[in-house]
Amino acid sequence: MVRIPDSHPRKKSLESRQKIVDGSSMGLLADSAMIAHGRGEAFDYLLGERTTESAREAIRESAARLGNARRPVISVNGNTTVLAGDGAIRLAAVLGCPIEVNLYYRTPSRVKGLISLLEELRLNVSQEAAPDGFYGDWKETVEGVSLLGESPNFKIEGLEGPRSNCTAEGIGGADTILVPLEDGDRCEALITLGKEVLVVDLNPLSRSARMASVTIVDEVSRAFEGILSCLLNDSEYRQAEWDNLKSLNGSLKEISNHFSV
Ligand code: PTJ
Repeated sequence: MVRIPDSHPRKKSLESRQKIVDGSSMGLLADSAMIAHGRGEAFDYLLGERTTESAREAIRESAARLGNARRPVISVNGNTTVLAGDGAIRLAAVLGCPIEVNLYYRTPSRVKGLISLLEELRLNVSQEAAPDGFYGDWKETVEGVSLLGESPNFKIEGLEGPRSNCTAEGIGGADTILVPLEDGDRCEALITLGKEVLVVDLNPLSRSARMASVTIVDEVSRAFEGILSCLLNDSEYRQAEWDNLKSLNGSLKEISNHFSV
């Protein structure tokens, strides 16, 4: 792997690209994962590779909804696990919720491989210092995060094919789902089932961005860090009436402001 100097202005973006390349050669990702990543990169470039003001608001709102949820779950696919699996573990630890591997292009070997990667990340995260604002036994809390998805026993109603497979302990029984890089049909099916769907998607025009209860238009690892920080250090914020289309329009304005000359 090529070492990218710290002074490189796009170091983080190039490192993420490498994670996708490595995940792909390990057989963890869908064949089209690089296309999806490239689309995300293009939007991130347009957004200025930063968490914008409207994304910050959506992060606060999502954190409040996750904090109030009765049964939250974090749904991860291949790209999310490879790019931000460690962030998902930290969030699940603080929320006391499971992580479920749920794939659009589901194969048993990819699910198994992604769960093994998450197990490895769970071990690493359990050995880190606790994040600022966390009180308790970090190691024990992280070790308690359950990783679901290998043995589906539930189907998402209204969806066809293997992507409807999930677990009753996770997505099936959840009231609130944090789901980055979601597909529009599944987002719609989950909303129809009455669930709160919190999407992370760099494309404010995508169908899932438009279908979700709250959409965070931000890069997934930045979004996870932001939610974690809100959960631990922003307890004053209360869940609000949320106008998601207004927030998405805010993201579009931020893109055009960033590039106006
Ligand atoms: O692992 P699987 O089998 O579940 O497949 C995962 C992919 C992502 C390949 C699959 O869900 C897919 O094809 O997704 P789409 O329809 O290409 O949508 C991906 C969306 O995520 C696009 O709108 C991208 O802009 C956005 N995106 C890509 N990378 C990131 C991102 N959003 C946030 N952070 C990213 N790093």
